[in-house]
Amino acid sequence: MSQENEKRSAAIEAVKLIRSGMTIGLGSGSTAAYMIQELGKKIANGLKIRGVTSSKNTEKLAIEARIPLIALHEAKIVDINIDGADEFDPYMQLIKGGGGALLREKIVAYNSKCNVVIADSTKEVPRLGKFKLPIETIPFATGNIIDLLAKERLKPQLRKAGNDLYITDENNYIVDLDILGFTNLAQLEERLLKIPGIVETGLFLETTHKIIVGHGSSTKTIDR
Ligand code: ABF
Repeated sequence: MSQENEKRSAAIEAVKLIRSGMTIGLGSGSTAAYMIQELGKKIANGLKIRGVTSSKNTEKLAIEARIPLIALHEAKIVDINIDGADEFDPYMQLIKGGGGALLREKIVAYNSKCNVVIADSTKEVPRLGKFKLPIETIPFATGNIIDLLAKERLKPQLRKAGNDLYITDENNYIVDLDILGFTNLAQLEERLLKIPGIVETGLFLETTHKIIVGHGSSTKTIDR
């Protein structure tokens, strides 16, 4: 089955977890877009939920799908957060942020009772790192951060959007790192977050409760 069909299958399966009255975290990316589409259909058929979005792009999709939205600080806690990932490993550790929304995604995940990741089978890897790790950095500090991380063999690349720099929803930059040579990811994340100007990393090491993977014409669920 195609990658797009696997994404759609995983998204539809995740929406089955939603019950009326819940507050739902709406993630970013194309797999999450299928989830939003499916959720919009359920709402049109009477499902009563409120959505909390993790990016401006997701907010647009949710409004188009007529999903009632609420700000995170009004919701206080999210019941189920459904989001995509760029990679996941056998320990349910993720790399996220390929779409540049890692900061808000991690904030919503942190404020959720249950984090569900939806993905196609290409996202499943034996170890993280084939996909470059995105970090969000404050523009003022980014030049020095790049110089420092280059010395630490992380091969930092400032993310571009066409000929311009990529700017996040919080008006920061994204720097993509090569972490393939690093095995202790918790230690790497601790090291990165100690550097002033690095706001957040796309390592989601212990946040995920369930992963729903599209596999051919069916789906596979992995629980923590
Ligand atoms: C989002 O989903 C991002 O964290 C991640 O980059 C993206 C994966 O994109 P897609 O679902 O389009 O493969 O949550």
